[in-house]
Amino acid sequence: MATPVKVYGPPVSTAVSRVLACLLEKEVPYQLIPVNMSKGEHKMPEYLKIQPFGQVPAFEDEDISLFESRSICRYICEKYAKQGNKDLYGDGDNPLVKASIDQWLEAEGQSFSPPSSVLVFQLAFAPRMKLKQDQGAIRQNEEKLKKVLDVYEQRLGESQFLAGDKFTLADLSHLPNAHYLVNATDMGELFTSRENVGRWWSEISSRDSWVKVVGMQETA
Ligand SMILES: N[C@@H](CCC(=O)N[C@@H](CS)C(=O)NCC(=O)O)C(=O)O
Repeated sequence: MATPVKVYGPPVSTAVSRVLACLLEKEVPYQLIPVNMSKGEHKMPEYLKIQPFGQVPAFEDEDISLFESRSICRYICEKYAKQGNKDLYGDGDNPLVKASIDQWLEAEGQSFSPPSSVLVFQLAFAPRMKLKQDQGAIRQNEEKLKKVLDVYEQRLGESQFLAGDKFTLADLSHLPNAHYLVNATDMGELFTSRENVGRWWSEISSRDSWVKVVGMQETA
């Protein structure tokens, strides 16, 4: 049997949970290695050898190591192309399908993630960490996110999922931040009040892979 791949970091981290959802979709056996961030283990020299920015996740597959959750997900889809959800990153025969997935994956990383990460941190994590919230940043990023979701609303009126009629890595990559916004902040309406975005959210968030990741977050 193949050696399980290793994922370093806690499932409550949005970037770690992105990788876990991908592994579950692709049915790739993995080992989750705890990193105690409150003790600063992610800044220790040993850990910096596999994640030089001192962040989670880090990832190992046999003798290779990777960081950056979206790159890790792309690697998992390419390496394990023939197993699990084969539509997650295109079928290899049609470059346009993959280009469309990449396009919306970039939209997630470049347009959706910046404002949603600020809102997740300010509204879900800062109170738990007893940090003062920055109301200016909250207002500014709420406006930015609304504009992004207006584009999504239009797109999702044309197709069932972002890159077409199949659930792909592009949709999956939105799950971590959207999950916290909908379930742990008062920003859920940004999703549910938009008809197509609301339909898309309920569809992608109820996938078995994501339900399992949420279970891991809740028991962590
Ligand atoms: N772009 C990176 C972001 C990684 C990231 O920001 N990880 C956070 C947790 S979600 C972290 O390690 N924060 C601790 C720190 O930056 O010191 C990815 O997608 O992997």
